[in-house]
Amino acid sequence: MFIYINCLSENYQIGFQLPATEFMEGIINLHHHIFAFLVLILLFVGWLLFRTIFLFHHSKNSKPFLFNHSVSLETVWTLIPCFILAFIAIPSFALIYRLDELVEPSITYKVIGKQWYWTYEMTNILEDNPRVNNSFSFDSYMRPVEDLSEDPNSVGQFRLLSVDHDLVVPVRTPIRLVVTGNDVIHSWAVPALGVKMDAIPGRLNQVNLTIKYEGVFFGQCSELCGVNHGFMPIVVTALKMEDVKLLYAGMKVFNNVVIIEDPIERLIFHFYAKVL
Ligand SMILES: [Cu+2]
Repeated sequence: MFIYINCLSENYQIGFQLPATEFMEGIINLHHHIFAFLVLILLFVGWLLFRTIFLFHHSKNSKPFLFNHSVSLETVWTLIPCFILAFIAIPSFALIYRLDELVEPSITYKVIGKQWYWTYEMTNILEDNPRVNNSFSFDSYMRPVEDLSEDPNSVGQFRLLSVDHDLVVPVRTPIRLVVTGNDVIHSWAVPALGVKMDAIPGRLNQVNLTIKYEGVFFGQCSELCGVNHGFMPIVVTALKMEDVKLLYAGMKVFNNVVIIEDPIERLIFHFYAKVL
């Protein structure tokens, strides 16, 4: 079995992170589609420029053409861009409506952006488990640099990306994220999942996603929200449903705050260890 850590960059990487949801695949496909037009337009405009500069140089054409109007030319250079825009717009609308489509979610997570950390709340999960309060919340802070292990054998800790408590979600399960802000506008963005949702105080924004494979996905707040804007990363760990249940069963809920004990650390360490 393959487990990916999606934020890991390669030398000279210019492409996207490995997509983990259908949405991100759609976004990447749309990007490629638009990029093809971009290249064609670039070549065409470059060719026109080249011709204009070299063939119509005043040394070669000292006597200018006198025509100033061409209905057929104007029709062509109006219609062709219209068609190009339509070819771009049609798949773009298809994608944007697809992103908005509601699927009956199995689990709902509430994501609250705060200055400068994230709070996650979970509801309607594992009703059958008596050890877990039906709904609970926890805070997710960035691991400060000085807390990162200097042990070269330790894996899975990334400067400015690791957090103390990940959002652990099940794979291949429709999940709903309800995103809001507590103080100022934040933005919950995880590139590999194709999510960038504003966290606005007084407003609930909704994201539906189904993660395709197990892995650890990293993101950052993407709306300038104050001095520590760059220090409120997001970590989403997608595990098999059984593992998520195991994990939640091992959590302790104290004053409505989840204290995550060994299992998560062990599980996540286990995953990182498989990759690296
Ligand atoms: Cu923020």
